[in-house]
Amino acid sequence: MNSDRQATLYRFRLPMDSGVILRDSKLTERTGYIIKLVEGGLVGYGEVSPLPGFSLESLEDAGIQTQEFLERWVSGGQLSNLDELHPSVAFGLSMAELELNKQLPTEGNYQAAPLCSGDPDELIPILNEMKGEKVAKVKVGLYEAIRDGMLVSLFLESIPDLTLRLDANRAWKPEKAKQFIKYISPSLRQRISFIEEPCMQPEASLAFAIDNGVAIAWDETLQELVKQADFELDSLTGAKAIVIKPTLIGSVDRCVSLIKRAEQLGMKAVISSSLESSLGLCQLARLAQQHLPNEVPGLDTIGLFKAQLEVTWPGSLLPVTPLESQEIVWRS
Ligand code: OSB
Ligand code: MG
Repeated sequence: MNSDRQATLYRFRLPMDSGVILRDSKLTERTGYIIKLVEGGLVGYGEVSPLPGFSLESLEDAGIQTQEFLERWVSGGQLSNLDELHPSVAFGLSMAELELNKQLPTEGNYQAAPLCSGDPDELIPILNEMKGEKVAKVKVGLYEAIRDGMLVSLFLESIPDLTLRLDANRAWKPEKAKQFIKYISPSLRQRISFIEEPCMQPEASLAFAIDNGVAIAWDETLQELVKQADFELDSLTGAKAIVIKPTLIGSVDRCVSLIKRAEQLGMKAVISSSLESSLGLCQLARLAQQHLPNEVPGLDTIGLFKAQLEVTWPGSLLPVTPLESQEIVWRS
């Protein structure tokens, strides 16, 4: 028995900005759980927020599994074999433990690659004001491939020191991907840092990369393959980068070993958000600072919310909802 341990499980609800659409459905509210661990006068938080349409586990299942683990933890159990749990649960529990053990730095990598889906006239001034490495992320594949190609080309031509990360989320058939890239002259293509998952089939994405001299990154493909027991990152070389969304991948240890393996294989790793609240998002920035201090993380998602939770994302003016105002589902 370890009577010094206390745990609380909160369930939070935060309103989203009106225009947030995820895989064809509107997300008006973000719900999830926050874990609070207390031991020896120290506190650690973790967020368990399965993402609808992306996570395979439901919010309810994640909550039940988290609570079971917390019950064991307060009576002295170790948080081991986390990767047998749902990815969102493994991530939240491991993050809470990391913070409790003071193994998460306080400073974070809050640099954001601004996420642009809209109007180039609004975006160009924002990009021009960016300090340091100018890198932005543009969602493609939502509109006509030709329109996307013209837009990306316009950005690259009008801002000579801009680098772009594009994200197609598997939207294109090989012909559409070809139509898109035709609009971007080969000399501009080097400033596309990578395109995430241009095609439905990973093989088609690889062929697209080779045929057109443009780098790609794995996001969905990594999420799918990492679930297999015998997965090795070696099977995913051919892409320049992997996008690691911890809520969809699993424990912090799991994410860190992917980062290390990517480094050995000469691939870039980018820590990205799965629309965690500001609490989880700030922890991701701290994890990024610890393991990838020189890589711009994919964390520019606070603007999709109407409120923050407990902590402020640096620079965000959104109101901050205290954790204490949220429902307590369970406490020891
Ligand atoms: O489209 O990759 C996506 C967040 C949640 C679900 C899906 C996606 C995202 C992001 C996060 O794009 C932001 C980023 O990766 O820069
Ligand atoms: Mg993506």
